[in-house]
Amino acid sequence: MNEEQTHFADRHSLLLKLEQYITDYLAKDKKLAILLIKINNFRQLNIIYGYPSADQFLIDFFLRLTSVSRKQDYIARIGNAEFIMILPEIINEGHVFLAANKILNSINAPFPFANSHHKISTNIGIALFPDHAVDIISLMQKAELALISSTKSIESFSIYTPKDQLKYFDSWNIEDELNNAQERDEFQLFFQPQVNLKTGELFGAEALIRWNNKNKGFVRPDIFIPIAEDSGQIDSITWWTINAALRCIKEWPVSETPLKVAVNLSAKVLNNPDLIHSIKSALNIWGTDPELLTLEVTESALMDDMDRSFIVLDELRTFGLNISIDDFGTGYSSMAYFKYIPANELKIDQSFIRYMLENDMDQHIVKTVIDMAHGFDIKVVAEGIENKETLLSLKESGCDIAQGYHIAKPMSQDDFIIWLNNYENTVNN
Ligand code: G
Ligand code: G
Ligand code: MN
Repeated sequence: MNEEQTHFADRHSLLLKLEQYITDYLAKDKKLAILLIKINNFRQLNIIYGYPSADQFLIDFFLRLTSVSRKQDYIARIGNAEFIMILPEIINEGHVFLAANKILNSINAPFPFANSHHKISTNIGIALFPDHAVDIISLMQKAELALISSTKSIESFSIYTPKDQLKYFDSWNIEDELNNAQERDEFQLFFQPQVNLKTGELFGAEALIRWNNKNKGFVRPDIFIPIAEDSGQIDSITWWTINAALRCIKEWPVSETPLKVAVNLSAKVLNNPDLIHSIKSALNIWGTDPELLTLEVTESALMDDMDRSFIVLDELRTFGLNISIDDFGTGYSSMAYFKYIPANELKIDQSFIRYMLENDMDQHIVKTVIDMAHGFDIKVVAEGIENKETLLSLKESGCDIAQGYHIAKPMSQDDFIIWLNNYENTVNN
């Protein structure tokens, strides 16, 4: 979209404006705030609704921002899906807090798209002049750090704190440590069993990486996987995981129907042009039937670059691998794309399973997802099953596979083999 069509101020005008303010405010000892507003999954809107609708959406979005701003506030579009607001004459942090809430409220209601409506998610990073920085470049950096901090938390906006900077630089440390992790043999796979709900027989296991660092001890994957994704180390971690999983299943006790292993794939890895080749050669090296390997891809990872991920997953499906949509229900699923998903399995997110017995709505969603998936010939896994009642209710609803603490927590390879050997089918009684 060009500026002429929409009259959005751009990055250049923004910087000029900010410079004027800063020069003026330095002398007068006044405060201002900059709000960096990022629209999440903008690309997905382009894909689903097309560019003209997405362009119209940007105008609507801009108008909503305008509707809650004061006349002295300044709004510019600085990236594809990023706006900046300058709020001059700010009194204190509380004042900015109110402004951010007002903005979030204004964009909370769904936006019109073609014949439907779509709810938009945004994150806002905020920095204050002169509290956090007195020059433009540092001020923008602080707003970026606050934005990162907000995307990693459950809050929709975040005001810069020095901790954001520390956290960010601390991640460099983790990055260095990650570089050595494979050499030092610090990674390990844990396995969490999956059981066939119809027959009670074992189905397979999800492989979950564990990192026991020599200085920090156990570091959770939720901490180091996002860092590895940013730094590019995720590729080599993924190759390690896939090979370790294929090596481990060779040691599992032989059963009538061989057990499958599911490996989590991050969105970043889907864009690696070597992915298909690397997976095929790993299967080749270990002499493993592709049908025994499942790749779990989150719904939101698929939506990042839908065209590309569908092509890649399609090829892997054709080669015989299983593709599973992880954390299903937490992204923006749309029926428009569901019929094209190259997957044969769907994992309903734990958040729907956890309270389904107490919450009719969750129960209803779970049942609907199961029926819909079956209509497309897709198997359904429920994860996060923590008690017998939930397990039975899922069985009743026609769910195919069960995973959760009620069956077993993730275990080391040695413990998993012992667990397999002692497994008793109790699903049916
Ligand atoms: O149970 P656990 O704490 O292992 O999992 C936390 C998160 O880390 C989950 O979302 C899981 O999908 C992810 N995760 C675990 N192992 C891997 C892995 O090998 N690769 C990737 N990309 N994610 C993983
Ligand atoms: O995002 P993904 O589905 O890959 O994450 C799997 C995560 O869920 C792992 O961290 C695993 O340890 C956790 N998990 C598996 N079963 C249960 C359960 O029954 N309860 C809870 N609270 N977490 C579970
Ligand atoms: Mn998973």
